[in-house]
Amino acid sequence: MKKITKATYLKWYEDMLFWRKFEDKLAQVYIQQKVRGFLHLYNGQEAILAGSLHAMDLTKDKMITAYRNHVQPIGMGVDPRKVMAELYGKGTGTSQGLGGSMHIFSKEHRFYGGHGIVGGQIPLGAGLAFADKYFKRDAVTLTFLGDGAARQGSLHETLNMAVKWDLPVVFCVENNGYAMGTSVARTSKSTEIWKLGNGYEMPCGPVDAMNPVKVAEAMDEAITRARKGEGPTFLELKTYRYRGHSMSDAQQYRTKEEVAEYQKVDPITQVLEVIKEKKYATEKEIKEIDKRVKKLVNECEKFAEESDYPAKNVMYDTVYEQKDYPFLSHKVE
Ligand SMILES: Cc1ncc(C[n+]2csc(CCOP(=O)(O)OP(=O)(O)O)c2C)c(N)n1
Ligand SMILES: [Mg+2]
Repeated sequence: MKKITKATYLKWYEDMLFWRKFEDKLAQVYIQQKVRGFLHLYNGQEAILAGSLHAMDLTKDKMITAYRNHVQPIGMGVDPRKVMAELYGKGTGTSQGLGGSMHIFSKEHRFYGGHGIVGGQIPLGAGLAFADKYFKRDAVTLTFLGDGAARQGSLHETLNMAVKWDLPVVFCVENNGYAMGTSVARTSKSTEIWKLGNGYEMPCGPVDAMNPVKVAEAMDEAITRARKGEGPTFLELKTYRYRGHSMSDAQQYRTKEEVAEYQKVDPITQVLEVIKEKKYATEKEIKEIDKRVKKLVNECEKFAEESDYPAKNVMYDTVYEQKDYPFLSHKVE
């Protein structure tokens, strides 16, 4: 694995803080009704992305996930201003404002969405890996899913085929304890989701996903295995989300104390503690990072605010059209 150095810790701190503050800003503008529709935030789960990116080869590896998907493309290299603009529904967004919160996508940066159907992205992730194997391209696909998707049929059908064909894919379950308001324990006898891999004789295991070091180590092992042609791995990343499922969640299924318990092992705080302990940065340098993060978040907001909505016709230019379809009399010319 690439060594975890002072530079790694400083990057992790700045990146994770930016992702956290970017999402905090989204929550704020959502309440002001500048961003509409559903909004699912990633606060608390950042170590998963930080650790994964460290283990990936960002010149060729791919990523696909569900709808909690705003910061992953930023980590993969997409301009955060474009992500913010997409959430505002503006024409300068990653999909010209037509996708919105659940559908961030960037082929250029190998981020394949952004999927609203629980478990819908799982077979697609294996499909991306199948294509890479078929065309003999050296790339690994990280396929993320929530604990709620672990009981979907699509996961089980995909695991079976992926392991049978030794596909270069890593299945990463982000177990944040809840699927909307339903805890893992309410839906399944076994709460150790990683054990599902055993049923397919797929290498599998649990990961302390509040710590980016642990995530990077587990991902590196899985990615190396996939790259060598030895097939998929099934990881359960044990994490927690601080905010509700979406912005309209009253969170009656959990206590404030439970949230506070996980905040004690917050990934950003953990990384900052190492930085301070190992004297990787002075107080002044840390403040400078904080300032840079705040400035970039404000730049994203300004860019989104000042961008225009897409022209009305864009809507019709980006959908499938059958010239002789008899039922669409309202087409805009
Ligand atoms: C097939 C399908 N069934 C139900 C829903 C409604 N739904 C949206 S999110 C969600 C919970 C998913 O939870 P989880 O997979 O744990 O992801 P998390 O939100 O915790 O990241 C459900 C049931 C859906 N989008 N798709
Ligand atoms: Mg969940």
